[in-house]
Amino acid sequence: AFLENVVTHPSFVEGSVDTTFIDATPELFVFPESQNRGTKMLTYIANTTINGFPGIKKTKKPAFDTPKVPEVKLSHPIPDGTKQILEREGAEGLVKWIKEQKDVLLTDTTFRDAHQSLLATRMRTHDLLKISDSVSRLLPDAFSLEMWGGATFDTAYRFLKEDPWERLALLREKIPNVLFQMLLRGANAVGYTNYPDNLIKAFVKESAAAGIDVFRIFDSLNWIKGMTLAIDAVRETGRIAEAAICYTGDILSKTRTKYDLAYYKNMAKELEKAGAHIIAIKDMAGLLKPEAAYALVSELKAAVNLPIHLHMHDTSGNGVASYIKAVEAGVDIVDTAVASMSGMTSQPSANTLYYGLEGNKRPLRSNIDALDAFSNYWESVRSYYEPFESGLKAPNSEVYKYEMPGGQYSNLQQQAAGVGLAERWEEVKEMYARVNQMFGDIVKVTPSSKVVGDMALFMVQNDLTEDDIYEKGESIDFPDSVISFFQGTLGQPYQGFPKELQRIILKGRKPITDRPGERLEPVDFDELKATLEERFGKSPSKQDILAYALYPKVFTEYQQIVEQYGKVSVLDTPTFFYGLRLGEEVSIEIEQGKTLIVKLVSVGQPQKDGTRTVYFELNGQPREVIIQDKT
Ligand code: 3PY
Ligand code: ZN
Repeated sequence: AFLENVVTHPSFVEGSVDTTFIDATPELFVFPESQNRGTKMLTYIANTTINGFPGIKKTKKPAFDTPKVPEVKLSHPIPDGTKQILEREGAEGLVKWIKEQKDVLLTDTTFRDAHQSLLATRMRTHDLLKISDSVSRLLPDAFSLEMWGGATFDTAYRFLKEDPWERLALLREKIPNVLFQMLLRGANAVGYTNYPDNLIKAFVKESAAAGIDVFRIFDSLNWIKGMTLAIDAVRETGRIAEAAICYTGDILSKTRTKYDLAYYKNMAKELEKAGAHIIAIKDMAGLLKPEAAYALVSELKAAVNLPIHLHMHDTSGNGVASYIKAVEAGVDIVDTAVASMSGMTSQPSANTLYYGLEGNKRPLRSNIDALDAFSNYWESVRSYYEPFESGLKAPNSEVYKYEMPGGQYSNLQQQAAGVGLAERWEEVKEMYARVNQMFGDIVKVTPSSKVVGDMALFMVQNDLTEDDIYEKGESIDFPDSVISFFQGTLGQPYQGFPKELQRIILKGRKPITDRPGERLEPVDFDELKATLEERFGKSPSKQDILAYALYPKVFTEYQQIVEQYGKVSVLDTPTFFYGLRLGEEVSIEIEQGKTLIVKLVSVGQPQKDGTRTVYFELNGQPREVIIQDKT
């Protein structure tokens, strides 16, 4: 039945209503859902057209090429891949299969780490989804696609106003044949702080149910105690527990001896004992030089009876050289990105490595024509995200001195600029290395890398030297993250904290040495469910509850945006970031088979109250929305 609503009510039509009308007849204010959805979408577009998108300097909407999606026949069946091996043979069977392969296997990181490291994690589901039918048909030989976890989880809600769980479900539907891999920060899950044990377990269980097959688990201090709970939780789901060793320092150096070959070998053995199915070498900054890669991979292959999966960032430009040496040493799987999304702070290029291994006894198992076609697509798509590029124009071998993770470089640079230190970026980088030494030479990866970055910024900003910290530290208020780190809330660094600095920073607070997760109150999921129900007036999904438990503020803000604008993830990326040009028309598939055709007709002058009327055509009908001009 067609609902009567306020605009068709006789009193409203006559104009004989006042505001009590709303209270007296609330049923008249229920609008048909689709009309409501249309209005919300127009409001988003109007608002973005007038006010711009946060983080993008307001400009005229640029002209973009149409990305060319590699052609495939959707009527052809999707070839089987590693996902079917896991389903058929189980985790142990898959591990056995990996060991039997002679070729080098590839993990494609284009959907996660590549854009996390190049484009501040801003890649939208819309652009991932478009190429997914091609990926499942043209890259069925890949070992896995890294497409979830790390910073993508909070960034999706926070900046892209989309649901990361939905991304996972949609991609899974289109790519049912290749293993899906995520990055899990051990006890920090997909966050920046330790969470209670029951939250980690529930998150792993739900991620596996939602489609994740391979969990790369790391601890930001290589503290095994911070990893075992997640390893056990993954094993319980029947999925792959890939335990990562974060690579830091330089095993070739005669002077940097804290993290030597013996350290890594020992860690690999402990992870094998802890139940890892695969050992990852996670070189988050890209410090593993070619000869070091050869030595490390050979030694780890000898030390454990598990496949070795190498992950690097290409900041120095030596990535492909290191991979080739790792291949000679017997590495089983390497992480690469599609050419136009590779290099520098991202992963080494799959396309380049393919040729780099031509004629090798162990070639890269992949389809170079497909990789080239993918690269073409991503090259066009990448231009949508230009405002999020770091500005790095060439490989930078200084990374060997500063040891800054690929994903942190542009972030810290932005943070520095934000506090007025853009001109002193060189100093910040040097201070980063100095702080690392002050902290006892620690593993630096999310979130421990953030602590080092915060301290470095703090010292440069306040013109503090290392000596100042020891001489005047008693009267200095250190950043919260630094205090918390020295209290042990991220776990324990290898060989402990430097005692004197810890005393200065903690100022009498007592540090902990046991596992933080054990001390944290378990999450009461029923209570969270009730809270969400009350706040948003509908029953939340398990995934919503988990998101809220991990990121209460971010998730709440996301829900408010959804209420205001509806599901903006369905918009094409240029419209999402820039709105529409005058006269421009776009079609928006709000659900399968249901499309809105939206045309921007004109924009009214700003009124005294700061509002503007924006005139559209929606499926050929004139529509207008009033928005606040904040420019
Ligand atoms: C993350 O934790 O998001 C990382 O990519 C660390 O390297
Ligand atoms: Zn990485």
